[in-house]
Amino acid sequence: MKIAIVCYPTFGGSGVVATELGLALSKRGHEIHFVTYKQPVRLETISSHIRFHEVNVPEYPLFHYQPYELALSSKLVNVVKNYGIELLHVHYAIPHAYAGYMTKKMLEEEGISLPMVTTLHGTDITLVGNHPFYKPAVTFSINNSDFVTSVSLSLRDDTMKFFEITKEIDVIPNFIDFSKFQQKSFTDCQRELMANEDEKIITHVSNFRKVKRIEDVVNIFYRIQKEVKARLMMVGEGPEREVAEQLVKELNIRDRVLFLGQSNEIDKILCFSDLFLLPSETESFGLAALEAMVHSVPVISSNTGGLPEVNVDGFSGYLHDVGDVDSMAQSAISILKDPGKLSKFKSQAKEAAKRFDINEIVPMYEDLYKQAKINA
Ligand code: GMT
Repeated sequence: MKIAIVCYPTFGGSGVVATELGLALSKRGHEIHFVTYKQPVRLETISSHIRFHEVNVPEYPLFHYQPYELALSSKLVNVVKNYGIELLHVHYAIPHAYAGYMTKKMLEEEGISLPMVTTLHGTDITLVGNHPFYKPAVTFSINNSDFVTSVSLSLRDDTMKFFEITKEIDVIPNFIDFSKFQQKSFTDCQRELMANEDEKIITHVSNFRKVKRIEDVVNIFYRIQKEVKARLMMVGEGPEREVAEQLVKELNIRDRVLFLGQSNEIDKILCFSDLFLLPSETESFGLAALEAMVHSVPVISSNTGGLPEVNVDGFSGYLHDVGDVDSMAQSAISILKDPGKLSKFKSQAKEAAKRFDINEIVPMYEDLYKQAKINA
């Protein structure tokens, strides 16, 4: 099929999932057209099966806010007509589902029917979309998508709870491509550049927004390093970074904590990590946790949103109430202090990740596309 994918091209989970999905679909013979304002970060290869179309929004002084939805829907109309696109898959409701609906309507005027699948990722429902400023438009664009998917059961429940939804929501979880990762040795991972052999490496990866509870990450680590020789790798960029750096300074653990910024080398960092921390306020899925698990890194997380669907308590890691840094630290220490338990949890983390194998999940989207095309 010829499919247009709309997503955010940034480091965020929804953009990563959309890009990985497009790449996987292209390998299965589909022609994928990414339509977004910048080349997606994980879209390193452009091939005859992958195209990228940049949405340009020229600055005009009259506009206090530049009309991105207008530019996106116009671009989509042109791409659909020029390349014979058969289906539109938008990731993240705001404003993509809204722009997608306008695209459908414009094309209808010309006798072209374009089925649209909307995938909900989390903050488009739980944090942003829920705001009265956006709610009517988000409700409308979900209800007017041909198919709607959510990345977890929890997100489906939240969507039904917060919005008046008349559409069915199919749960298609996020996925991971195991073929990309092979077992690496200590030196392959260059772990020695980051820590001494007797030190454990704890990692956190996120966009450092409030919802990630970055201070909890630091506070958990502070407790851990009192009991176990360890270092903390903080990967990502965002508004809470400075707060975290200040806390690290106050706690006098600056020599133990490394702020690595945004990285394209997450795989390398996870490869030498012993434990992953994700104490988020809410998390509709927790792709970062899954990426850690596939690298055999156990996860200490909060038990909120879709996290219990990914991180299996007592198997791939532990889950505790949001903000319960003492219990999170205790669980972390219990794993890190016991070499037998650590190695058991490492292999169990990878085992638990297998439920999200790309080869099982991508066909679910393909089935949906087929149905959407038949119904169109
Ligand atoms: O976590 C973020 O703030 C980024 C956000 C996004 O839209 O990219 O992530 C959301 O989508 C990811 C991919 O489906 C999920 O793994 C994250 O759990 C979800 N974030 C939240 O629900 C906070």
